[in-house]
Amino acid sequence: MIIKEPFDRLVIIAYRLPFKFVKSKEGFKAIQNAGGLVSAILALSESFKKSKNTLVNNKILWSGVGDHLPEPGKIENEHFDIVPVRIPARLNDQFYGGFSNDLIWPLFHYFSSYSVIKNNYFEAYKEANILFCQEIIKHIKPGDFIWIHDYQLLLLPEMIRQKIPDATIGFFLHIPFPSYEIFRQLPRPWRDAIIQGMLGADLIGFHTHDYTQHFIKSVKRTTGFECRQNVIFTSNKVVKADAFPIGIDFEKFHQASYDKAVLKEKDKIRKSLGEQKLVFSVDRLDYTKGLLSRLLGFETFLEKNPGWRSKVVFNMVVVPSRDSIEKYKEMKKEIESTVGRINGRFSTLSWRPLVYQYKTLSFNELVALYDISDVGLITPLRDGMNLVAKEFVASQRENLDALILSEMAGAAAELNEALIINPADNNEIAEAILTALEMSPLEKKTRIERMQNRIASYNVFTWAHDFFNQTNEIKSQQNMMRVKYINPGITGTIAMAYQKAGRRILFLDYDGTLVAFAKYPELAVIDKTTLKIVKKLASDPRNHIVIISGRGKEFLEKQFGTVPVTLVAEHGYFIKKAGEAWESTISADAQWKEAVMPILKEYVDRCNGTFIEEKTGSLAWHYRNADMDFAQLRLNELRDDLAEIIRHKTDFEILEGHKVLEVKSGKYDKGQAAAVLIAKEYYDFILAAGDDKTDEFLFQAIPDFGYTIRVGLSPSFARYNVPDTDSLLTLLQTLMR
Ligand code: GDG
Repeated sequence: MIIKEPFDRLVIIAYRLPFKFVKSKEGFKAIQNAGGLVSAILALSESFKKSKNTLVNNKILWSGVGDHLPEPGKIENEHFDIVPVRIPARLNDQFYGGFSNDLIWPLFHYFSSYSVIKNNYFEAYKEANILFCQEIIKHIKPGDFIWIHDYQLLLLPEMIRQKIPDATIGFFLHIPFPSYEIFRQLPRPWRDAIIQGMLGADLIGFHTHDYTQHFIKSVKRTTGFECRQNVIFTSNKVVKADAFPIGIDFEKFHQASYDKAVLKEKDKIRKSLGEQKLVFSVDRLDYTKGLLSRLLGFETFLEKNPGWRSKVVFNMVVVPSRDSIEKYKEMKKEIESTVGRINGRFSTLSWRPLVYQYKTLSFNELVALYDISDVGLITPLRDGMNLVAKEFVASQRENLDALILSEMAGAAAELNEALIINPADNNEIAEAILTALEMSPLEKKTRIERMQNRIASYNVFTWAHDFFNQTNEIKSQQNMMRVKYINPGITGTIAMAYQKAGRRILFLDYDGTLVAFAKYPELAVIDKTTLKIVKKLASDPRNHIVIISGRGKEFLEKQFGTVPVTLVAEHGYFIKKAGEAWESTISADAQWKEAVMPILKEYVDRCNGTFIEEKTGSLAWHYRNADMDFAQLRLNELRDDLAEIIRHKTDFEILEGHKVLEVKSGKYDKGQAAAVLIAKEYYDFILAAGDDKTDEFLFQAIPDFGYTIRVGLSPSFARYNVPDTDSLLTLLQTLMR
């Protein structure tokens, strides 16, 4: 993979440091922590060291919780510069044990009934994220790529962004992002804060396309931000969310299988197995891993296939994890009693069906077991990815196995040659075990090789580099947009042109430009400050101010009353000069309304929260208050229905604006109305500001020397963008200074 623009340094921020530090006489001794992320970044660090063309010129900086560690810079480590964050034990209990592991972990794994909501949890979570932020910003340098990991630090991206607005920040979630129906179980302020927090990053990565879509839906529902494909248009920048299925260091596992020490291990296991077949699994102790139902699945297999008894052994290794927590303790007891019960039920003098081990395996033992076993049985009830499945596949060398994999693991999306099962169904597990044991060597080989090819090519390095490259891309997209963003320099140029001009015309759209959107159109009334700005602009005899809107004439008249401005209503259907009456040069009859109104009414019934606005020359179907995804679906259907009528009647057209579909008599738009006004007089300063698709006609009608400004981040014909209505009002005030 080609790295386009190297960053100077990689900064990893995760709850855990990659090592446990044990105080010794010589100082601090580092012992490597187990876990997916550590393995991935260690592999990456090794590759940085080996490769001449490294993407990262400096040592990786890793920041994580380390309460009793010495100051940063004082810990010697060959791979990383370590920055420990001090989180007092009491706070950590609430932040890590509480909010992270009692609430987010179960909820995001769809174990809602296990999740505990306590008010002080969130406060502690916020406080701990602040402690991370305070420590890390002391060490950030320009050119750093900050990569924040996982569910303990969901608020951190935005916190760092507030302190270092230009920082390059990536965020990766290692666990599933659940569907909105689950996510919304969080109290509203917490879910808003989580989404805002994550959106502080430039790029947000998930293991699968499904998790990405769930996240985007939650963004839409909590913020209302526009999302196109995987790009989210927040109020001040674009953010990308995408799937980056984490890989493994394929070669490390693949080669290790033939290491002397591993070959020795395999010999040992082979001898103790004799002719028996081996089913193998290894997981951390966790309710998400489906340990109990796996045991029950194996029991069903033995029950239904007496012929296989005494010919097969299931070695279930459970790695100690979180076992001081009550839920985990209980689960461990239940596993142990189930193992006892099944062994009691089926064992003979010479055969025990289950070998249960509660321990951590050495790397050599792990690889040996991966390869020597005949069936890998990986059946989590939910799992972000599951690296064990990939490591298992990579380690197959001497004895090619069959892999049984849960459809609930993120890995199932890539390893579709595995026997994919529903982990809650004992019968399906039992059947899959039988199929796996009876699978022909040729079929095993074909399946394993296909999976190996895939995970060898999208390995942990490809994963990380893909993430870095995508970050670069979104950064340059942001920069391109920033070029169009009005900055003090551009504001100065426009202000100078304004001051010098003898006669000016300013076109100002209403909704979304002068006034922010409200729940219903009639609630979006102009506030005093904005009205004052418009009045001041209009009071300059050199100015011709035009309020140009899709709104009806009565509404506009009510807002601007006696202010000496020109009002353009219904996209140019009506025009009213200051002190004069409304005029219309459009001679469109609105016969089509009879055919269209019933259709729109049908869509109001079929899509809750939508409503119709009737104007002289148009009918508008507003969907701003509906469920956005559902409304999009209905919108597509509505377009089709209307297209059908358009084939027979050609006297109307469809115009789409911000969360509105408008059907109007054809042949007029804001651009034409503006062109007529511009042609009537000589102007040496023209400015047009608008916020949605209908304003694009206006921008295109403005001569090249004019200044066109789109409010919001969307791509546009306008020369410049401002982030929101407030920024536009500030600009207008600056002109008049
Ligand atoms: C989280 C997400 C996601 C396990 N036992 C031993 C051992 N391990 C190593 C494995 C593997 C890692 O630990 C476990 O990774 P998983 O992906 O299976 O699971 P989680 O720890 O829950 O990780 C998960 C992952 O983050 C990465 O994004 O895939 O969905 O929950 O590397 O090899 N290593 C050794 N002995 C053991 O006994 N040496």
